[in-house]
Amino acid sequence: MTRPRENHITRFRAALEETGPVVPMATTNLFTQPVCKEGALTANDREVRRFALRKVMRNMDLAAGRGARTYVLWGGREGAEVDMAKALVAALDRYAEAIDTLAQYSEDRGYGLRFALEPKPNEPRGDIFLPTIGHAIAFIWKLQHADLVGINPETGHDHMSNLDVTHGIAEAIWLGKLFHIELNGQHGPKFGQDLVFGHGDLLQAFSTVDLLKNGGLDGGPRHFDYKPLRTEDMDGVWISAAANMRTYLLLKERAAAFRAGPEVQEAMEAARVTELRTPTLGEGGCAELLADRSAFEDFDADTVGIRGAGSCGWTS
Ligand SMILES: [Mn+2]
Repeated sequence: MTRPRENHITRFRAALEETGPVVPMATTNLFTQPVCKEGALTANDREVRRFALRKVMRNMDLAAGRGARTYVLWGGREGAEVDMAKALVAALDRYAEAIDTLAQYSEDRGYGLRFALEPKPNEPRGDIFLPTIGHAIAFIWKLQHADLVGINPETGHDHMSNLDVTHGIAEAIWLGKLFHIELNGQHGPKFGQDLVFGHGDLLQAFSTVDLLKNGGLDGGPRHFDYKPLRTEDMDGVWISAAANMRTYLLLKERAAAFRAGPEVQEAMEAARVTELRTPTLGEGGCAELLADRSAFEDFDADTVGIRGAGSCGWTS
């Protein structure tokens, strides 16, 4: 068991030294080994949970040695097909215990890692715990090491839940919890496709890039969690890998041009996009709002209700 692992590590180190990339993140496979089929950090079987924790710790030693700053945890096997076969509340206790143990381990060893939980609704489990960005963020607040734990949204995982991933990313940014990001493509609610970024919902890909570029996360690595189509040969593998980066950079250029365009700025004004940055209450607070007859008594809601929001021209 040890020798193949060390061979892989040796080859990996040599490749890094030869070609120059750094290791910004690491993760642990807690989903392929049959022993994890009923869960890893939340397995009913305590032996399996203890094995899973040790497996992650061993990989954290390796990650820290390569200078990784972020540790991603995708709990693909943490979940259930039969809810009654799982003590659901206890499972969350064990999940929290595991994440706090790993965070404490990082602190004790001086690794300085931050942890990013990656939500996914299903597959391989029938239903996975912490299935959406919202579930994961809410979970984090109860942790003892909440400050060290954030999320790792993946485009396709939110699309599997028929959600707007850009909204999820925005909430993570708002809460200071966007620790990592994985971009890819997905055609709506079905098995996880891991397509090239932009394939599936191009307009959403644009809004994601626009948010990342203009919404408070300028800088930092962008990751693509995609798989080449199974029909491809090695040439196709490399071409499709490059397509992720090319699509991102094209959308980034488009987003910059979009924001700078005078017509777009006019349309933003017309749609009152910038007005949303003005707080709803004035300096007089709630008392002033209550005293303001124009806010309610004299407000002509019927007339204002006829007014268009001016957002339909954006997509043409
Ligand atoms: Mn992923």
